[in-house]
Formats: sequence, structure tokens, C-alpha cells
Amino acid sequence: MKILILGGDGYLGWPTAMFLSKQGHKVTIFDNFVKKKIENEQNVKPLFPQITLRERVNLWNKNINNPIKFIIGDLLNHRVLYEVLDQTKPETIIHYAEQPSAPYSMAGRESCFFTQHNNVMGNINLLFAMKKFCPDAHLIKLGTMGEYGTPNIDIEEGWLEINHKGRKDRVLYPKKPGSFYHLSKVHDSNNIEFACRIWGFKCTDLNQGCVYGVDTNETKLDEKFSTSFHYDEVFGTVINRFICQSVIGKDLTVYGNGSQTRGYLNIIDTINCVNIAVLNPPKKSEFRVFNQYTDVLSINDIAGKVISASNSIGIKSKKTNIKNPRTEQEDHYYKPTNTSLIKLGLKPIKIDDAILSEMIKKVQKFKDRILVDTVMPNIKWHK
Ligand code: USQ
Repeated sequence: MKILILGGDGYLGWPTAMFLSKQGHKVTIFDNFVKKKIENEQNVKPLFPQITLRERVNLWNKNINNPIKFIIGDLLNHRVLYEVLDQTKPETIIHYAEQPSAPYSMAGRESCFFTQHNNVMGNINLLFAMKKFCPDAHLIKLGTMGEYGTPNIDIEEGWLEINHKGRKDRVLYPKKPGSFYHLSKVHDSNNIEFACRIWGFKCTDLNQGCVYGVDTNETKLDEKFSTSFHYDEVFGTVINRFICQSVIGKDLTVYGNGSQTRGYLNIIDTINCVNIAVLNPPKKSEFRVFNQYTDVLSINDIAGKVISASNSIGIKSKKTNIKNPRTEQEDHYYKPTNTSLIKLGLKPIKIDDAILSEMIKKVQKFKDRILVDTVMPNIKWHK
């Protein structure tokens, strides 16, 4: 299959590119390195040393018959995008190319504007490019469980059957996101659903939980294939942050009372889920939503598991409750569903001591690279 991966340099994009290339697909990566620019701006950096994407691709291509292609470009530049879609005529497009940090989007007007402009307009350029050059391609879009927020009713997979004044309809599930970043993904979902309904596109919106993990089968092949793993307050997701905090002997930063509950998944399952979507495209005109997580846990549960895994390998670790820098519900109802991917064959990887200990051991090797100043949260939701 000809597969275009937008945002192929990132935490998820790069391992996905290697995995799909190994399956024999013709993979093209498109990336503008904007995350690297924000890293410099915010003075944060990935934990594992990384060679450049060009070097990584060249190294990967040495041992593979179907070389990964790599194009530098920005989704906001529609001319470049048109050219890429015209030339590659992808059958599947995997869209990761968005600013992924909730805190960054809440840091101020400029970073909020950048997040929404980059994410929403980039996605619109993509929809128009697809309409012109590959309207039958399957768009797989990385959305987020954070689009739903924490409603006081069960969370369905994207759609809700409603019965109103005696009549029934199926509507997009009402969204209550918790940051301008999560909100940008709600706008994307609305725009993509519109493109399916009006232009007959077929799309899968993957509403993903918080991802954790240091490695995939492909990153393990060579340290030079490491992915962009973050632990800082800007790009680090909570489990990855707690692991690094434990390794450097800092208390785990539980925001507020720690009852906040979210869906989580291992980085290997991100790839498994994307692969399932690739192999099982939706029908024409279908806007299909999968809730993509494998565990549902509170922050206190997570902290407890990281502490227990740390103890099991001789690291003494503890948590501390700090004033929540975010405006979010701490005690809330949370009952999402995630049956679609499991029905299609996903065998969930569950968070356990072994997985967390393995992460801790890998992080320990690079602990001297951890920038201690970037660990505590400075960005506040309301200032
Ligand atoms: N949290 C802590 N301590 C920390 C960091 C976070 O208690 O040191 C708490 C937050 O308050 C929040 C939860 O952990 O309640 C998750 O925070 P996060 O930073 O791991 O994740 P979030 O900012 O919500 O966004 C991340 C990804 C995003 C993805 C989303 C899935 O950055 O791309 O879409 O997870 S979800 O959380 O379901 O929206």
C-alpha cells in the first residue's frame, strides 16, 4: 500500500513509519520539524539522543527493499501538499502532523493561535488536497480522548444515538475538551466528518488516550532509531513524566487530588491500532471513530504503579500533590467505551510492573540528560 505519514518525525510518527515500512508498504514521510522549533523555543529536549530524520531514514533504508521516502514540508503550505499528494497518490494518509501539547496551547495567545492555526488550517489544507488528488484515500487522523472531556454520561465512540421529543437521530458525540489543543482536534473532527458527509471521503478518527512507552520493536533494533520521548511539562505525558521523575529521585507531581481519570495506551499499541485501521478501511462517506486506549486509570493509580515498579528495582519513590496548574475536574464520572479496535483484533497491552520497570531501566541509562528545570509545571490554565 502507498502510505503517506504526515508528522513522521514525531514520538508516534517515526516508529509508525518504520513499522509500516517493515510490513512492506511504500511509506512517505512528510514533516516540517515544527516540534523541534518549539523544543528550542521552550528549552526542552527529548530524553534519548536523536540523529537527524534524514540520517535515520538513510540508516533504515540500508536494510530494506522498499525505502522510506522523506519530504520536508508544512501542511500550511497547500502548494507543497498538493504536489506531494499528486506525486505520491497515497491510498492511506496517517495524519499526526499537529502541535500535540495541551500546556503549550494554554501558555498564551500566541501559542494558542499557533496551535489552532497549525492544526485546524493544516487539516483543512489536507482535506482540499485529498479532494483534488486522492478523494478515495483513507484518512487516518490522530484525534484524542480529550475531545470528550469528562462528561457525566458514558462516552461512546464518536457518535451518540439520541431520542428527542419522540424522534431519533445519530449525532456527533457532544464534546467538552479541556484545552485549546484538545479543542483544535474537536474542530478537526467536525471538519473531517463534514468532508465525509459532503464529499464522500472515508476517514478514521482515532481518539487516543495518553500514550506511554520508550520503545517499539523497531526502535529497539538500533539506538539510533530512538523516538522523541519527552518527560518535560510541555510535551511529556503523565506516565513518561512520572517514570523520569522517579529515576532522578524527584517526587511524582500529582496535579490536585489525583482522582482525574483518563485512558492510557502503550506506544506499541498506538502502532497496532493504526495498523488495524490501515488494514480495515471504512466505507465511502463513513466518518468512523475509534476510542484508542487500553487502560483506564486515575493519576493516583498511575503514581502507585510507578512507585511500586520503582521499588521493585530498588528505587525509592514517592508522590506529592501539587496545586493543579490545569482547570479540570478531579472527582468525576468516567466511563468510555473502546470495543471497536478490540473487535477488529487488538490484543491490549496492559500497564504492569514489568512494563514500567523496563521503562525505568531504559530511562536510567540516560538520566544524566534529564533537564531537571523542565520537570515542574509552570504553564497555568488561568493566570
Ligand atoms: N498530570 C499530572 N501530573 C503531571 C502531568 C499530568 O497529574 O505531572 C495529569 C493532568 O492534570 C491530566 C492527566 O495527568 O489530568 C493527563 O495529562 P497529560 O499531560 O499526560 O495528557 P494531556 O495533556 O491531557 O494530553 C495528552 C497528549 C495528547 C493526548 C492526550 C489524551 O499530550 O496529545 O491527546 O494526552 S487525553 O489525556 O485523554 O486527552
